[in-house]
Amino acid sequence: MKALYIIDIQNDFCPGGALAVHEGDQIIPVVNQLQEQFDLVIMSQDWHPADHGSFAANHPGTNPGEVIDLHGLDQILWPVHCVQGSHGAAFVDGLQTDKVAAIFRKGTDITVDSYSGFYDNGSALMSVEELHASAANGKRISTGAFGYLKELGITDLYLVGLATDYCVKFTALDGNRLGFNTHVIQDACRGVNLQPGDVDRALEEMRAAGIKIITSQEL
Ligand code: VGL
Ligand code: ZN
Repeated sequence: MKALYIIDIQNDFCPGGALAVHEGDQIIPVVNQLQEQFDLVIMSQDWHPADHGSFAANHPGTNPGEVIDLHGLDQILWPVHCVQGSHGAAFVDGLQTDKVAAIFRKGTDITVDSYSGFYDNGSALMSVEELHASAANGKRISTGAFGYLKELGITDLYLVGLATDYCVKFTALDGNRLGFNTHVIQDACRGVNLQPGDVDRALEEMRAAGIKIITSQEL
């Protein structure tokens, strides 16, 4: 059974938004078309409180793009984005959502960022055993997506959305570690490229981990 996990296609990540990804809106027709080929479609939604620790505005004297220590983890500071209930946090008009069975929100705890659609950023440093143990003990924040996909018998995970070099990458790395046969549909993703080449490096890192990078035509 295969699932499509649509990552963060929200106004703030599209042209005109607070953390706009170049050409972010161009993936929408592709993502709409892809959905009919899947048994299950789910989405993630970046969903921050206004006082979230990842916002430069909440650390006086800092600017977006700077890295700080946030409760023991390196944190890139971002512009204020995807604030709960705001227009920027809403899904983009034109994104088809009728087939979407569930939405998983992330980034709701002010003390830690959450790029992955499965767990908060601290999970990236853990082995899969530690990850399962800590999630079971409530030590790491889980979106619930892992249990949901497992219960429905999903074996193959396909990722699309924004941004390739952050939330798509971290969701793919977690999905792969969790045991899903994980694919990233490259032409249905766009990246931030904070540093030139970040997207290419993210694709390489995912490939090296065993994640399949494919195009929508190959499906
Ligand atoms: C994202 C930076 C901050 C993403 C979310 O969706 O890729 N990037 N929050
Ligand atoms: Zn965010």
